[in-house]
Amino acid sequence: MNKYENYFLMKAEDTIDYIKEKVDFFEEGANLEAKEIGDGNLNYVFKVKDVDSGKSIIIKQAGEVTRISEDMKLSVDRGRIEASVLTLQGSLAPGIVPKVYLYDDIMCTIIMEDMVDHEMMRPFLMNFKTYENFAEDTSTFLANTLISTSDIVMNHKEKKELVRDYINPDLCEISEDLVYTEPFNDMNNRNNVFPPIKDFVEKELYSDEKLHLEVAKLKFDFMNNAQSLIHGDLHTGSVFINKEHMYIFDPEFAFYGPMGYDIGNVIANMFFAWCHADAVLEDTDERKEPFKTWVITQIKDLVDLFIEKYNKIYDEKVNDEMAKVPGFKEYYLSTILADTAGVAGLESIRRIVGMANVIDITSIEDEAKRARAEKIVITLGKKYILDRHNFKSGQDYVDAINEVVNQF
Ligand code: SR1
Ligand code: MG
Repeated sequence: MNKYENYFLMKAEDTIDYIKEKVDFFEEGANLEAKEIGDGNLNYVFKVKDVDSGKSIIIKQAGEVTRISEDMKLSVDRGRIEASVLTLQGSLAPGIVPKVYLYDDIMCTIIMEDMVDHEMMRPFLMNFKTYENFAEDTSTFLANTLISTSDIVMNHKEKKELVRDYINPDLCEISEDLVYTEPFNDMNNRNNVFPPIKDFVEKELYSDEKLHLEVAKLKFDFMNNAQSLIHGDLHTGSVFINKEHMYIFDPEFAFYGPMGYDIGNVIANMFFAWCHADAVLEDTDERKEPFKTWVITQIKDLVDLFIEKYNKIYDEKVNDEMAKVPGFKEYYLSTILADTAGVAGLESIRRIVGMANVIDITSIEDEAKRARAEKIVITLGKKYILDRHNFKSGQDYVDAINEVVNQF
């Protein structure tokens, strides 16, 4: 009987036999070791390595409940979506996405390339390391994966098939709750608010009705604007990087949603790295200013390069006759850029006060410095949301960041 014809959650020691059974990757008789290396909120990630040759492979398994909370049950179908999206994104942005070797729909595992010699981007940034091509590579990934899966380029019936294939209700519900709802009302009593800023959060987030209205508009855009196949969770924990190369992975939240969701997520998460450096490095530390400048330059260039690549892909590949009408390209871009700013604001705020915080900020030991960083991020996040129609270039982000930082 095949041991893997019924789903069970594996332990590291199970994965050695499993990998031998499923793929022809290691030499016969190889001396294999396995470790669980995942630190995400949802899944289990195992690395299986040939101790002698150093060759390694990754197995990612979806559990039926999340790791962050056993009360959150999730469809294991997210593994199918993730494996399929990785393959599609790999064809649209070659070299930036790890290879998928196999998806096992019974065990809900993805067997994929080990991103050897790369590390997760969040700790990479927290060690003040930089990658010069970040904005270039990320804007290529965003422009290629987002515009190429939209109605601008695709046959509309084929696009609708993809909309259907990537319906992802459980994971969308998490974002609808954790990004678009709870940070503004704590309705499920699971927000994590840093006590020194409790009153600030009460006033600036829970009591601001003008803000709530704009967030409601953005929430309904997220749920109803089936614009592109988005990654859905493009933070710096979804990037593996070194000083020469980066990979984008972990698209289990993918579905057809607004392009600005992915772009806005990157902007917000890069700024957390700026806040971390600003708070933990002494002014005399010679790494401080170059690192902070590098982060701001990446945010600015990311937006400007996305716009440049959008225009190029649009001109070369636009398919829909009505999308060729003069003025439509500019109108459509303006909606993407407004969504981008709105989501940059939502992601900023939810990572400070919501259920899933980021270590860039929570690791700041000095209470006053952490409180200042959190107030900066919340204030900036509100500005991104409320003024989102005025964020039209990278410089608009630089100006907003400077304006808000100078207030605190
Ligand atoms: C319950 S999952 C919490 C968060 O972790 C994921 O990476 C997503 O960002 C989600 O919102
Ligand atoms: Mg993830």
